[in-house]
Amino acid sequence: MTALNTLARTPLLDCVFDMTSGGDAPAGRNVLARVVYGHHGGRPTLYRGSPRIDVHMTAADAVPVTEVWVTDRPVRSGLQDNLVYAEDGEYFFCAVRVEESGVYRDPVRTAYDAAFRLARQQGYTDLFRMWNLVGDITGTNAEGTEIYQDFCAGRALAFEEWSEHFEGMPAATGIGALGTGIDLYFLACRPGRTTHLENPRQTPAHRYPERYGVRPPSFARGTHLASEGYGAGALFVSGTASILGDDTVHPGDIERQLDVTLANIETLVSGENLRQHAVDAGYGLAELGSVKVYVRDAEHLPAVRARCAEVFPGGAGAVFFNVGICRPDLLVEIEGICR
Ligand code: 3EB
Repeated sequence: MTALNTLARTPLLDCVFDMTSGGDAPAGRNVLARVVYGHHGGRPTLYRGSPRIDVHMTAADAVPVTEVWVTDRPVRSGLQDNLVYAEDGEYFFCAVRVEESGVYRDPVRTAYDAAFRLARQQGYTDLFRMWNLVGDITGTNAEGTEIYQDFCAGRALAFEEWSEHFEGMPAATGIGALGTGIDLYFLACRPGRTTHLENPRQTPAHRYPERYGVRPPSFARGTHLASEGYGAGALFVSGTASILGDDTVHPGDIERQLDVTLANIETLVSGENLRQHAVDAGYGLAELGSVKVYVRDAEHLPAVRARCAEVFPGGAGAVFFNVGICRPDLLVEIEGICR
């Protein structure tokens, strides 16, 4: 069998939200990584041979959610200082903790640089999904710059430095966390399977005007991961909010922000948009799974939960976090995976 055939028959990773067991793999399968959305943060560790990071995303009285990335292949993992990683021959997971800092630009750049170097060394040159959990995201740093913009500067510098080695920028989430510092983690794969997507309703984030920060956010609205022999692949939907063009719309109005957010996702994942990107697939909102919903104000949680239960069948599978969002006027943000 040629290498290409092996690649084409590679199954997708599964993403499971575990609320009970602490993230055990189903029988006969392996854990590529665990991300515990819980009551406290901490340094990345290895737990039963797989990376585990704890991110402070829930209040003390809420049930932690363990996001488990599951594979059928054997997993090899490693830990170096604040960085943890794993790979299974096709997929690569890496997480880095950036400790609290007066200015984040340089430590974030250094963290991404180390992670990108490792991904490339191991041959995982196609990034397809990233998360960035940022403490006090709309607060100001020691120089009076907004922390999200400070973070974006460091990430953009790392992407610039690595632009010749990586094909574009992937789907991402940049969201508030309850603790201090920044946790970032991402998934990458062997080359040739990813297509990064933009949304015709939204300005590409990397072309946002300078009023949103000296360097723009480095992410695509979505990334499609092809998986021949295993159906249409998967579409990773970035954290999506009530933004049209580059403007926040309907400040202060949770129902209307939900309308725009859901319409943005619907357009992004549609067959029409995927055809524009030469991807032979198409989805509806009902096919969005592994849904995470971020809500700024606790008082909006009931309305958001009710709406999501209508829109996503088995809406009980969605998980909700009461955290900050990267613009003070955004009330809600939604992400997920279409399969
Ligand atoms: C936006 O559209 C909303 O910085 O990685 C969404 C997804 C947002 C990812 C990121 C930010 C990020 O600009 C914010």
